[in-house]
Amino acid sequence: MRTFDLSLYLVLDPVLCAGIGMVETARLAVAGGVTMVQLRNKHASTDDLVETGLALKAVLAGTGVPIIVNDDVEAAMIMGAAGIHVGQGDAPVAEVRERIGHEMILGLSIGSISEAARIDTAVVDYVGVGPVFPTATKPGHPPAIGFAGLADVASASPVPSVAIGGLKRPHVADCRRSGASGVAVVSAICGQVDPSAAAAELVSAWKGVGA
Ligand code: TZP
Ligand code: MG
Repeated sequence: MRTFDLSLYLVLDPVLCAGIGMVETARLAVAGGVTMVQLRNKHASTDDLVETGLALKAVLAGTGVPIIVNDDVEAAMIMGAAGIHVGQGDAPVAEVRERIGHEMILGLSIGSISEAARIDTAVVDYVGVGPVFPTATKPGHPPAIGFAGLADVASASPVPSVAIGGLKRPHVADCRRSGASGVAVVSAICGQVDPSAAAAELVSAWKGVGA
């Protein structure tokens, strides 16, 4: 079943999570209210991703929180992940959908109205929109689009949007007002002293805006 809640989407980073690790970070963050977890490790082999993914699955079992794998379709399928997330420079989404079948969630990164206009709702389930702000977490990222850009791209997208890029607690309300269905964060949770409390604060900021 491709059901999911984008409201607080944690993207794991192995370097920022080095202190306690990605698996423990995710466990604590989900306890604090994270609704979706992406395993993103650009330098890991498929075997390493599968190993981490299986450990993630074990600690998140019973929470209902989907695990999404960045880029590596094979790893996602071997570990039995809930979904896969790809960027504009990765394999075409139609090909990814062919490989993963109809049960898995497919997310796509976009940053413009023209990219939003090309989305086929039979193929893509959600979009990551950004970067909203410049961020050191993703070196060489495309130009930041700000809240106005987020609003334009989210309204042009036929599927739900999760905002990403430099987002901290004070930005959550504006993301929601811009039409996003959630916020995706890396450094606002990974490497924080208390990932659970950091997640809970982001959730309360999201809920504070109202539906
Ligand atoms: N894609 C666009 S920006 C980004 C990714 C993976 C990194 C966001 O990290 P942070 O630390 O939340 O700015
Ligand atoms: Mg990618």
